[in-house]
Amino acid sequence: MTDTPRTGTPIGRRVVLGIVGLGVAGVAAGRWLSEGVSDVVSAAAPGLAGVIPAAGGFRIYTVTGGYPEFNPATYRLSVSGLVDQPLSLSLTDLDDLPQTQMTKDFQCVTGWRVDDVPWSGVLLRDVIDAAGVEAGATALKFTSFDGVYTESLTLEQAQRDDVLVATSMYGKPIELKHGAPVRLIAAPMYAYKFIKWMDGIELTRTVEPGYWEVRGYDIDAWVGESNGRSDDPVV
Ligand SMILES: Nc1nc2c(c(=O)[nH]1)N[C@H]1C(S)=C(S)[C@@H](COP(=O)(O)O)O[C@H]1N2
Ligand SMILES: [Mo]
Repeated sequence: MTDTPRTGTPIGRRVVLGIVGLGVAGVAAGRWLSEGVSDVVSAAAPGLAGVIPAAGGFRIYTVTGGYPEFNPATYRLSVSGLVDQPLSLSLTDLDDLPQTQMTKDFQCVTGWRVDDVPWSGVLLRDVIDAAGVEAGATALKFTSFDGVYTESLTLEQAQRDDVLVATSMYGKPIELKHGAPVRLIAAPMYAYKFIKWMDGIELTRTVEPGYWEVRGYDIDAWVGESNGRSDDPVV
């Protein structure tokens, strides 16, 4: 685990504090931040971003009202549970695994979408294979270092060739608001499956419903098959 510098802008403490400050406004505005529109997609009306989604833009969601901090040097992705060999992967370890790129539409179940988002990282299947699946595992549980959000997939879904442990978006390290340093991309599903700030993958016996799923969202989130939802604040 050498200290290979990663490309892109390091996230400074000042920037992190600034973003968390915006999180307070986000809480007042509902469950997505007024800062809302990603700068990788041009914002049609930045001032209104917290109220009206800009065409083609992302909305930034965080159920904690802010973005969790991390240190790239000490960040680890743990792979645990029903595996032959538990793993604790640094960002350098992830970079050393075979890299996969995919460009996919990004769809929130509430109706907004961003077409053709390029991602790269490691296929979830390759991460699972590196750990080795033990008998009895049928599902995966994902955790976030925001301490609250969780998600899940069946083992069969996790082994698809369009499910990625993503470290890069639009050719750059994923930005903090989009889940740096690692987020899940389950391309054929709605983006509530795309857990941000991911720090844990656990192989489990049964599917454990994720954060929104215990609040009524469908556990299988196939785009077009799962039920639509509203963006109204969830109280
Ligand atoms: N940790 C965490 N991951 C999350 C969420 C969240 O609130 N916290 N929201 C989910 C939902 S509902 C969507 S639509 C996408 C939004 O991704 P974005 O904030 O990068 O636009 O992240 C998903 N992953
Ligand atoms: Mo969403």
